[in-house]
Order: sequence, then C-alpha cells, then structure tokens
Amino acid sequence: MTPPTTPVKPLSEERLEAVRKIGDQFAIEGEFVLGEEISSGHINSTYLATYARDGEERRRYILQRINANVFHDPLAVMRNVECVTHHINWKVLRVKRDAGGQTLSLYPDKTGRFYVRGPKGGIWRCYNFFEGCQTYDVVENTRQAYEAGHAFGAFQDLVSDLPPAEIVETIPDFHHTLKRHETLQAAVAEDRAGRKASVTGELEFIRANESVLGRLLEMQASGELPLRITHNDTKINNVLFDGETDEAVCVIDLDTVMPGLSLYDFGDLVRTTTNPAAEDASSVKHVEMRMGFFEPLVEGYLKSAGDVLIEAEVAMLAFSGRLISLELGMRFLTDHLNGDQYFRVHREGQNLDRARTQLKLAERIEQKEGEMSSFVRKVARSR
Ligand code: ADP
Ligand code: GN1
Ligand code: MG
Repeated sequence: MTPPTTPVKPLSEERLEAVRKIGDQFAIEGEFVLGEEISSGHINSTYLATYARDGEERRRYILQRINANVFHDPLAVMRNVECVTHHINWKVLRVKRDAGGQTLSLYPDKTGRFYVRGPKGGIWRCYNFFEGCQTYDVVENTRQAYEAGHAFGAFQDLVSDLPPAEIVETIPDFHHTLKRHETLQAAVAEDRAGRKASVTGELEFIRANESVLGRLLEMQASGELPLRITHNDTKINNVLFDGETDEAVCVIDLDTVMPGLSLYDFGDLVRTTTNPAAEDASSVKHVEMRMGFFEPLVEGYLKSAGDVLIEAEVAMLAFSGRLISLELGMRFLTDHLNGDQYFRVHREGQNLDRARTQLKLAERIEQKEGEMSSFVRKVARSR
C-alpha cells in the first residue's frame, strides 16, 4: 500500500505507553508496534497506531481522544458519531452504492462498546485509518476543490434522511452568528488576556459588517431555510484525498454533525478552498477568494447535493462564504482575547493571525459576491 503522506510526529516514551494502553482496550488484532501523533486538527488529540500480525501486512488505526474542553458531553458526541457512521455505512451499502468514496467506521472495544475511557477520564475512540490518503490545509489544485465540494455535497445527501431527533446538539448554537458576536463582545469587555488594544481594527471591521451577521438566522426563523442534519465542520482538512489521484476518499471529523443549515457547510468550504493563504498566515497580503476555485467547488457541490437543496439555499451559496469567514474571524478573535483557550495554538499570536485572515477573506468575498452569485445561478440553471 502507498504510505500515507499525512504528517506525523514521534511520541515521547510516556505518551507512547499511554497510547498503547488505550489501543489494548480496543478489539484490534495484532501487536502494537508504533504510535505517532497527527497534529493537523485544532481540537482533538489524534494518534496513528500501527499493529503487526504474524505473516500479514501491518494495519494502522486512528486512536483519538475527544477534547472535553470543547465537547462537554463526549458520550453524546459518540452517540451522534455512532448514529451517523451507522446510517452512512448502511446507506452506501444498501441504497446508494454509487455514492462514491468510502466511509468512516468505528472499531469496538473488547466489550463491544465504541469508546474507551482513558486513565484521566477522557473518551477515546478508534477509526479505520485510510491508507495512501492526504489532507490539505490549503488546496493545491482545482480538482481538489471540485472533489471537496462533491464529497461534502454527497455527505449532505447521505444524511438528508437521518431523523433529526436521533442527533443531539453537542455544542449548542455552534454556528449562531449573532451569539458568536455577543460572545466576542463579552470577551472584549472582559479582556481577560489584556489583548484588547491590539484588535481595534478587527473590531471596527466586524462592527461594519454587523448588519449581515443575522441574515441566515432570519431566513431560518421565517421558514425560508430548512434545518437539516449537517456536518458543521467542512474545512478542507476534514476530507481525505487519494494521495495519487486527488479523488476525495472520505469525509472525516464527524464530531459536530448536528442540526444546522446546509449553508454553513458550504460557507466553510468556500472559506477553506478558495483562499490560497494559510488559515493562520501572518500577513493578509495573499488572502484572496479565487473564482477559479469557487467555480469547481460549486460544480462539485451541486452535482451531489443539488437534488436535496431548495432554491433559497442555492441563492445564498455565495453569501455563505462571507458569513462563515466573518464567523470564524469572530471565533478566533474571541479566543485570542480569552488567552487561547479553545483552538490549539502552536505559537503566540496564532489566533489573531487566524482572525485577521478570515476577516480579510470576508472582505474579499464581499467584493466578488455578485460574480460568485452569477456563477451559482448559471450552474443551477443548467442542471
Ligand atoms: P480534529 O477534530 O482535531 O480536527 P480530525 O478528526 O479532523 O480531528 O483528525 C485530525 C487529522 O487526523 C485529520 O485532519 C486527518 O489528517 C487525520 N485523520 C483523522 N481521521 C483519519 C482517518 N480515519 N484516516 C486518515 N487520517 C485521518
Ligand atoms: C476546528 O477540529 P477542526 O480543526 O477540524 C473547529 C471548527 C473551525 C475550525 C477552524 C469543534 O475544526 O469549528 O471551523 O477549527 N471545530 C470545533 O479551523 O470547534
Ligand atoms: Mg478536523
């Protein structure tokens, strides 16, 4: 098999032992021979564990600890994930054999449960590791943009008949842009980390955009936009690509699957696939919304989700990118003001850089919103 190109880091002896002990509790055959860390996500602790069996190829698994600081009820997250993976696996197997891609599966522990409790009380689960795949923080070509759109559109289609009552809202008001704004204002007032003085320009920009923050919520309240089961974290590194063909292999990171608006999912795709600059770029000079990447994204998404979406959703696709960029700008800024409590940071000022990049992107999207909407209309008409 092709080796993964997912970057991994070695573990200290102590952490290796801890990961080995977690792995021992799952129904994994073979002997634990290697444990490494994958550090690309901002939330969970993710490890790649390799097991050897006599006379057989080595097998690798993902062992992941749910971040309890972010998910206050990790067992509810696990119930959601179990429900979604079960539904998708069943549907791909029985109903939509042509859905394309592969699916995430949970491995049971030795008693048949799909999680184990770590020594410090953390909740761990085990997933199949997709060999030969790659994740990107910034897309490298337009094929990846099309494939990402198609994969998340297919995901939307697959969960469209999941009974909403089965899925719990594990982070209430996750994309409630007005509440995100209130939380930011509270963080400004508290100024816990003494950083307020450095963010006046960003706060001014957000103030100037205040009037659009509630736009999708208003449409939801008036019944124009339907509440669906959605992924809610469709950033580009939550889809695995085939390392050789750039085909999207699997949508991952199902922790935030909750009731939501499809537009939040599409908006996060716009945010993370059209911008050539890194999410945490230390300068905003390369931040851009590239039409050449937006177009295949729309084509891929509407190809797989077009039959599920209603007209009002399609009409807001271009705007959704701007809104989600504003939302993430506010969330990163809040965390910067709070002293980096939520998103994992690897250096000082990283959340501020993330915030600045998102806000600049929101500005860039606004400048191109007319062109983006015309393109969406053109694709929608030709379907
Ligand atoms: P987080 O919530 O921290 O973002 P993710 O579930 O997205 O956690 O996992 C972090 C990273 O680990 C992903 O971006 C991806 O690179 C890798 N990864 C996670 N699950 C798998 C899997 N099943 N197969 C291959 N790589 C995976
Ligand atoms: C987090 O887990 P990860 O890295 O895929 C965050 C998302 C943000 C994203 C920004 C549970 O996603 O909401 O959009 O960072 N996940 C959670 O990069 O808050
Ligand atoms: Mg992730």
